[in-house]
Amino acid sequence: MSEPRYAANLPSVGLVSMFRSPICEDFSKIDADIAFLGIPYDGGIGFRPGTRFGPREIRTFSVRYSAWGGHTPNGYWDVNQRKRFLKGLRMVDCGDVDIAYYDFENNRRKMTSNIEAILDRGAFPVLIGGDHSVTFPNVCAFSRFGPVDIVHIDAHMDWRDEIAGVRHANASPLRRSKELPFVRNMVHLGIRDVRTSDDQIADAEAAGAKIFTREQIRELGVNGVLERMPKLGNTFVTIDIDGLDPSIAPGTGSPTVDGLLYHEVRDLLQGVSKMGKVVGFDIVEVNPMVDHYGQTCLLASTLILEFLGAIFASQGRGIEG
Ligand SMILES: [Mn+2]
Repeated sequence: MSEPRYAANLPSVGLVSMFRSPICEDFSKIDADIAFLGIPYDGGIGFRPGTRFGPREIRTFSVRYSAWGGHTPNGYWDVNQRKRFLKGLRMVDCGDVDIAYYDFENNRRKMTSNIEAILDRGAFPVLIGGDHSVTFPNVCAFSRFGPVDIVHIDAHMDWRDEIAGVRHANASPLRRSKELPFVRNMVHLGIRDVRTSDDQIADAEAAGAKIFTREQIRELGVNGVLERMPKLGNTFVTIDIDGLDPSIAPGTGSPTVDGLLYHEVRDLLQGVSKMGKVVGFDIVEVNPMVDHYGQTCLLASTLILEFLGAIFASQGRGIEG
């Protein structure tokens, strides 16, 4: 037998895709359990731009895990749980939404329709932003699963109605999403920024949203939070990387002190996976332009991998041991 083309397969070698998954840019040809889609957009940012480079840099660091998630879908073995996750699950990288400058309406239509095309093929979409404004077009693609509950990890509420007439900046996606008729429960986790306004909290709570501040998560613990969450059915999860502490995730436009730690977010997401049926998720606001040597991109890759493991394990898929 001849030697494989990439026998060593070091992270520094070869072409890049999410976890070195096969590339499938033609949506109609997707034959996989999990499909990655980049959304390289930063038209919704009011402070430090650069999230358009998020998908590419996260891909670059995700190849650290390529031996487990890529061409040889052997999954990964969790040393704490002594179980194997994601075994045999097929992943593809669908490339990126073809963002066209600042034409939000056109970009938004492409984001939603690209995700719908992935769902049409029965694959689980993992959406890699992009600033947080992409979450509204992302959520729109999941109308077929209605009612849909949303779990949101963030330092900020993202419930601004408008800013100088702009209704689709990264400050508004959760409010826009709650306005959709098929969106039911909404849970916010990690809220803390001193810039949080009372009217955003009041509007969200009046609309039935449940809020857990960073401080409440610390006091209640992960299990205490999970016990107090509303019922979750089909669930879309949106992870703003600034929900995590800037000491571990510095590469983001609005770093906010006293954030969630990695294990808190991972454990919350594992709990959410068991409570509801997660139908898709996005991870947004990773900005490689202000990252430290890829630290945030590597963390995002790890979180994507472990969250996927939990989601599929909760459905009895990919789990061994
Ligand atoms: Mn956000």
